[in-house]
Amino acid sequence: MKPSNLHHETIKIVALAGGVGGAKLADGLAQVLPPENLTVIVNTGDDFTHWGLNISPDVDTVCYTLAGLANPVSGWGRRDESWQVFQQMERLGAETWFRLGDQDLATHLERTRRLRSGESLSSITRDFCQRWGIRQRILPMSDDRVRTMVNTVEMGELSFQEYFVHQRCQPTVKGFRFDGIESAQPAPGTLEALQNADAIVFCPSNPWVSVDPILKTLKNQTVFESKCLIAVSPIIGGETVKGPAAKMFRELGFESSALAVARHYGKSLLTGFVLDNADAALADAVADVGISPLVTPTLMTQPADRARLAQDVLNFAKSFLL
Ligand code: FO1
Repeated sequence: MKPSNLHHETIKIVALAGGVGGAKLADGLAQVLPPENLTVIVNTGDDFTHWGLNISPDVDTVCYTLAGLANPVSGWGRRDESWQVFQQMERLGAETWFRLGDQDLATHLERTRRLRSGESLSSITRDFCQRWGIRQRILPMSDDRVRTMVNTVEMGELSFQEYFVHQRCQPTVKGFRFDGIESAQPAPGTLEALQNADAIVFCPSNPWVSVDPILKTLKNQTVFESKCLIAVSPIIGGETVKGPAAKMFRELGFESSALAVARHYGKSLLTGFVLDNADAALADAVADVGISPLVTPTLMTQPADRARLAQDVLNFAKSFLL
């Protein structure tokens, strides 16, 4: 028998997500919502070509997480992974700064084959989700090519994975460019999902390189008007749990804090902002920005933390809908 607190929700949610942090909250939302009430729109600005294959790291991270297939330690890639191909590629002198495991490779091989035969990323993702037993809707933000470029002091402009994985986020960030974003169309189903949503949740993903590219791709921000929009801070106590968001805020001349994240999105976009207990002292300042704060534990260490945070976010959203 299902615990009584599960799947009783009738609220329709669209979550905007990047990689690991986004996938965790999406998984929490999947635990507390009926599957048909959750759509996740995922950043594809991190996508790139490696070993001749089309890699969509954030889409895969969200899919693997919702399917229960994700590596629980790294958060990306597959659990119980083997590295036979990777070792042989290394022996042959191939580039090995980006690690692709054997099971993960099957995803990239089949995705690449289908893209080359003309199928869209959203259609491929829908089919993979069905095969992995995922009942929620996971949509890439666009079927068109968007590439996040990171402008750095030391190395000029780098592609996102070059900056993130190869250079380990070490170069100093000056700004970002989303190559292709002007002509990229939102993927089929994204605008309809947003129109039908009761609330839109910005997952605790990097505002600069995960959520912003999604927002910029959706362009027509009228879908956000009169909607309840809730963002969860990826910054806790001035630092990020994972990834370079805090470092980016500092290097771009902002303080690195949950408050800076709330200001980044702004009151014209957000209804509510969720910040960690550690940042309770910032709640009044968030309210002064014109955004309602919710202070609650936001660190998702255990799977149960994901569902609890998701429930807090839903209750918070519902308080605006009554
Ligand atoms: N992140 C790393 O730090 N090192 C890797 O070698 C790496 C490989 C990788 C392979 C497949 C995949 O789906 C994700 C992978 N990631 C890796 C994560 C990825 O680069 C980032 O999590 C996202 O792009 C940022 O959201």
